[in-house]
Amino acid sequence: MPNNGDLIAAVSTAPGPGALAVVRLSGAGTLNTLARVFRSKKSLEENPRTLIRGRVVDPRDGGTADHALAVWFPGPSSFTGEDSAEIQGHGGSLIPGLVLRLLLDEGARLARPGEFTERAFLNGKLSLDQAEAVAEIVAAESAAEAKIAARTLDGALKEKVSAIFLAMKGAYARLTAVLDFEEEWTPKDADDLLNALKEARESLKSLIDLRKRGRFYRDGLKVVLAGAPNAGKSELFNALLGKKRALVSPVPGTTRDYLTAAVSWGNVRVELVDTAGLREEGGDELEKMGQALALEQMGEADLVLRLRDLTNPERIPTPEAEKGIPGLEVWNKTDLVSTDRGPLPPGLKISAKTGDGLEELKEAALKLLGIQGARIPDIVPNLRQEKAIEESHRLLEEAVASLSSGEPPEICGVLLRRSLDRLGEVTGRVFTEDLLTEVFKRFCLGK
Ligand SMILES: Nc1nc2c(ncn2[C@@H]2O[C@H](COP(=O)(O)OP(=O)(O)OP(=O)(O)O)[C@@H](O)[C@H]2O)c(=O)[nH]1
Ligand SMILES: [Mg+2]
Repeated sequence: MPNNGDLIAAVSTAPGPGALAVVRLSGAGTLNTLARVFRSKKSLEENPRTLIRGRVVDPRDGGTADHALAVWFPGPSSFTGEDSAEIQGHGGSLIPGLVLRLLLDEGARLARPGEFTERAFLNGKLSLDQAEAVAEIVAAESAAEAKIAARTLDGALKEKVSAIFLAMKGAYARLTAVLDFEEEWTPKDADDLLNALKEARESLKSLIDLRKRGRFYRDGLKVVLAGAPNAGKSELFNALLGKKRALVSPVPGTTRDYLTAAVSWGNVRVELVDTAGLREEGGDELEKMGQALALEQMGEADLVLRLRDLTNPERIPTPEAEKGIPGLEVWNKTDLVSTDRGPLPPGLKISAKTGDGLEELKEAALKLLGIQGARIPDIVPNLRQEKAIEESHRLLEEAVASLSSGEPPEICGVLLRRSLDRLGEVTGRVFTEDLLTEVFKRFCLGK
């Protein structure tokens, strides 16, 4: 028997023009409610998991609201684990809402955002990271993000985390068994436990590293173009964009407001930012305001491209904000200098005007950030998962330290228990109401 919640309904497709729309229904009374608004020759009940052609009708007067297909999924072998159904009718701005209205009039309640997926999680159909992947696959804006979300949905992260969780749990069980029966705590017990915990610690560390290496594939990259006025930042911005978006002129101080544009480098989504030129002195009030914005942008960057002009190698001030953020020095305007007049400075050289060296520039930038080639990683925890894994790792480290320093094993037990609880939050083995609210509030309606 399915574990049915109250009856919920929502339009699951995006609003607006579209040939088809899907209205979803899940919970107690799905079949009865569906039968009242959907008339068909073939019985829905006798043909589960089969698309049936019919009419959506207003049960008050029998009037046709739409021609549609409907499918009945008896729980527990459904997405939500409950009795549920879908009506595939016509799209557009009116009909899907009308069909939903009929279901609400028949006693269904409008689903909260993410409520279908939340029920799938609560009924054990999906782990919490898989549930998040459902939202992530919908929100993906690059092939890399979509692939990572799809792999997470496959269970790649869940399997990895579960294996570590079970190993830690096994160690915890042995420890508590010894403590509970007040048996002798031998040096060999301590040794075995220590080894098991160290192994788990290394596994958690490698998960954290996966996030560090892969997070740009997931979250994209913010690259800020910075440099002295006239270095050619706006010219480079336009060249990388393939469009004349920013004003370019020989007047120093042309750019004031910063400009942003989305491009894609390899498989990574990049937000490019063109900023006002930086200089120690001079410039009017507006230019100074622009420079303040530039510094702010540099402070938020994943990478700052510091553009230098080969014909005027003026240095730009190193803003405090940029400290700790990777920077790449790039010499511009190679088309204006000849090597006859002596060697060029070492490092990356480009011409924003002719496009020379731009491919090398992108490659060097990605390499600097550890994004090698086009291989998209399979597993990249999201920010929430990373936090839980890091906390779990920290607590496990404390457990190892406590045990190594000869403290009573009870202390290690407490720390290990807390570490397990944090790790359990990644897949939802351990969860609180607040955690679910945080995860599912990001979903869209009908998911
Ligand atoms: N020949 C040549 N000229 C360039 C190149 N890059 C930029 N310029 C020229 O240099 C001048 C300044 O370029 P911008 O892109 O406006 O410079 P900027 O760094 O954005 O300057 P501000 O917005 O004032 O900070 C313009 O006349 C550009 O055409 C290049 O690679 N080669
Ligand atoms: Mg500019």
